[in-house]
Amino acid sequence: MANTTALKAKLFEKMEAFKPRVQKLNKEFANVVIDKVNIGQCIGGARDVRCLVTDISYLDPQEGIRFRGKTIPETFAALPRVPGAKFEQPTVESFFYFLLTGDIPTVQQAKEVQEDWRTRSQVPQYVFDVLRAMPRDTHPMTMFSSAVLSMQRDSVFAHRYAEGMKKTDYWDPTYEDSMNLLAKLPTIAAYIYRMKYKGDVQIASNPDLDWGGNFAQMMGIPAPYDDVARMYFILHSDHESGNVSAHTTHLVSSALSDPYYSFSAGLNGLAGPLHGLANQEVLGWTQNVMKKLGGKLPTEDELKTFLWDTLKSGQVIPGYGHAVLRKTDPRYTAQMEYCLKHLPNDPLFKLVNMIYKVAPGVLTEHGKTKNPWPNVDAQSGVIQWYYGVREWDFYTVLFGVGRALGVLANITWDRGLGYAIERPKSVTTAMLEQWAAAGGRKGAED
Ligand code: AMX
Repeated sequence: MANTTALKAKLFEKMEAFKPRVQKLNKEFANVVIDKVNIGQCIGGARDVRCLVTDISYLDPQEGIRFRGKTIPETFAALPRVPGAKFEQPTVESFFYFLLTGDIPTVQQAKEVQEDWRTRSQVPQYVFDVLRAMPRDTHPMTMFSSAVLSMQRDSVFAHRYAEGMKKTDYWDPTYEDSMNLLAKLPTIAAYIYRMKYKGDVQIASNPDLDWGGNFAQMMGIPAPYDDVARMYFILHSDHESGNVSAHTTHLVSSALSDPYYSFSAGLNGLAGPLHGLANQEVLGWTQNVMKKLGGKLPTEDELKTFLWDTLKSGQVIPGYGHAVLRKTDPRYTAQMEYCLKHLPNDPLFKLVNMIYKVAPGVLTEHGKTKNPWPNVDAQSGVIQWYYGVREWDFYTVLFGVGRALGVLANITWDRGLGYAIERPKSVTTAMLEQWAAAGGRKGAED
């Protein structure tokens, strides 16, 4: 095992202990049926088809996300706080240790992750050169994804694979690439932000700070933005395997494309308005409402009219609805609670709260969406806006920095457990028509 650290050794031990469970299922129970697929699911985006596996997080439609078996409040309560630190939130390092191993780390173990990331954090100059070569009005997600992809030349996985590597070793360079990437992402994101929106004046990192704290430092935003960053990145990290960014990263990695290719692909999926870009859309929508009313808060009736106008013009209400959730997203609730504590009188927060009061009723009356409740994106922009990050096209980059924690932990485990290349079967419309007429496909399970 190359470059062993306590975390890496622990991960190896955990994966070795886990492997027999997967091997047994795959050998002895491979034919046990766990789901059926109907035509609606085949046409409708494979919704609810149980055909992916991850142990890092699980999304219950009613309860919301659990990270390694813990709800959001349980996760935040369990992670250690840094003794004597001025901030309230746990560090991202402690959370990543938990996500990767399933164990709550000690303060010292989390500190070791911080130290490990510090040693890997130097971003190569060519990444900045790539960013600087792009037209300055390029979307920040395009810049972020390109920066990640440009570093593929340094992939440990790609180099070791080219030299010849055993399947049982794949996880090791995947872990190395993932750690190298994670260590660099806050610097890259802050660089894009300051290059695009802050006169290209960069702020040096402070190697003594944790991941979230250092990000706030490089963004140039004082406390408590460091705590906002920690909370935000943890909340956005993982949402089980089927969402577009997680699934894309997993799918691309299953072809043994290295973590740079895989995560860059995942980011490109996150950049879609039905997925991560919704947080940008929410801010655009709410600002438009405020603008139309000359900066005033709408009445509930005025708000209803705005919501209906959006729906009648054939657009979605951004930040509402979800493919799996059927209740208010607990990631929304966690951020709402933060706002209630720290910015209860902020006008934008008041508007977002009013939308929460009115939109579920309007969406229910509209009658299309299966879930009229808000998702994570309905609330996240308010906090960023309040602390001065008002360039809302940057919000999905923030989402992407957090999402890296989950998807990179997932693909490291994918390689550790030896999961196969993903290759579902497609059929033709004529086949569907034939099976529709026959009342089902002959040979399919009832
Ligand atoms: N406003 C208006 N209509 C909506 C809606 C919303 N917020 N959410 C769903 N609908 C519509 C769908 O467009 C669909 O209409 P159609 O039958 O004409 O195509 C119908 O309701 C049924 O959709 P669904 O089964 O409830 O949702 P889905 O699983 O197909 O899609 C999602 C889920 C999130 C894409 C959808 O709710 C949506 O577009 N929401 C707004 C965008 C958003 O907030 N995205 C972020 C999600 C969280 C994330 O990934 N970051």
